[in-house]
Amino acid sequence: MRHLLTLATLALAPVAAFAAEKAPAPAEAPAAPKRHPLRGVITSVLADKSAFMVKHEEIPGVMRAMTMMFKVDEPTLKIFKAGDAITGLMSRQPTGWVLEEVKPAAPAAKK
Ligand SMILES: [Cu+2]
Repeated sequence: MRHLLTLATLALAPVAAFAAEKAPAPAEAPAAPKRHPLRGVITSVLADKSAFMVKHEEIPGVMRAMTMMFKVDEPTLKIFKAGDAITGLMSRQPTGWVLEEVKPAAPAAKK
């Protein structure tokens, strides 16, 4: 997620500095971000950020396969550990990428 955040910051920072008082509403609707099914493996648990680093498979039309950070809720954070294969629903929230309905998954077959 850092890559995306960096791009957004670079693109918006100069404008935001001058337009802070009259900033238009964000284009994306904050109410109901679209959720996409995801499958991947937790590579590390970032307890201080309430997040997982997840190496996820390609999400067709949305994202290529990569390793990135997802915010998760507290119960989820405590259940899973690095190395766990998971499925979940990812969405882009104002705070960043979020993973919900995280469940254990069988590891992808390596053949
Ligand atoms: Cu990604």
